[in-house]
Amino acid sequence: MEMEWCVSMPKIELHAHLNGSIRDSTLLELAKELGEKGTIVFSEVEHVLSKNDRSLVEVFKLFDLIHNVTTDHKTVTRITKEVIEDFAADNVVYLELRTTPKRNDSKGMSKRSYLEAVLEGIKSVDSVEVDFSHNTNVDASSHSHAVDNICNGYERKKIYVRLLLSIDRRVTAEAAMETVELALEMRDFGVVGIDLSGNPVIGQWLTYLPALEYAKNQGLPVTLHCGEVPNPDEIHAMLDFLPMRIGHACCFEEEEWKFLKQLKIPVEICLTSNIRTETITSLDVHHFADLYKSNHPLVLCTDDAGVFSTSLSAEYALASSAFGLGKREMFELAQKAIEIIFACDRVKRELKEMFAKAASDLD
Ligand code: 6MZ
Repeated sequence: MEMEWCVSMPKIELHAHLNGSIRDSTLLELAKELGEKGTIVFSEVEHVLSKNDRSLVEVFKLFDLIHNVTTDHKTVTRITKEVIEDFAADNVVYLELRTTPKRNDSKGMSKRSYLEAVLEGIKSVDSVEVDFSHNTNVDASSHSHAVDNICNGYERKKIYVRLLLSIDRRVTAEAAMETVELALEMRDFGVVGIDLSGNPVIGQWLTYLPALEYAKNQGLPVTLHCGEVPNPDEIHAMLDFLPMRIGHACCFEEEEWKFLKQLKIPVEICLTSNIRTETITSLDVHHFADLYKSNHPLVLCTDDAGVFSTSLSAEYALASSAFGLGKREMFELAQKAIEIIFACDRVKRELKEMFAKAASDLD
């Protein structure tokens, strides 16, 4: 499938980590700046930054490095703006961006001020119209900066942006709870759910469970990184929790597939990420094929577009060539993701209209 066609199609991104989606050029620039200031030794990190095939272990080393260069509010705002612009340029019409709120006392940063810096980044996007809140009152005021939707006779591009707050597997039960509390407080500002992520070989499910249960009981949807490494006990416990979606599902066994399919829990599929981190050996054996054939709800996603040098269009092009899907099937796959977004019915309705309009151009 030509890449150009995949770019032109409207798409929905549901699994993208903010700091993993950072532009290569921005990462290099920030690392150089810190090198000049003497905060890091640039020559020591250069090879980590420029390497393309990274194992899961190396990816998490890279995240530590990225987090070292994105510590202040200004940078968090900048990368958020750029990431949204990049997704919009790729014709992503709905983006659920996830990020781990971080506290950094040396920069006067609290989890809340981190999140406010992210919101600032969303608001500062001016290349496209951004819809970022599900509260209509907030909508109205926050869009006072957006000019009307028609510009020189052309309809301006529009992207819906919603946030998921991530709980990193390294944290304590209390810190996980704090993140859920923050998400609940910020529901009127575009936060629509909770994600559990981080290095999959670290931490225990029971540590996060109380916070995740609390989120669920408060009506806040939860998605879990599940089965990124083999861990049958954890996979079972996670499926028993009945998350609204799961990410990856790479290391499932027969029984777990059966359970997942019975429960119809939608899966966020990140092809390039799985291959690069070697959680799946090759696309020939990727579970996308079986889930797709079984009509199981799924969505193609990038995971970390910056870290893995990919884009959502590239993921669609890859799925098309690896699994032999045609244009119509690709389009329908993108469209079906509307059913599993965490945003409200108004957004679902508007996305359906957007896709219906695009579908008529397909024929
Ligand atoms: C698990 C991942 C991940 O939150 O700082 N993250 N967690 N598996 C993956 N597969 C490759 N890719 C990214 O974005 C970076 C953080 O997202 C999680 C990790 O916790 C990483 O530190 P934020 O914006």
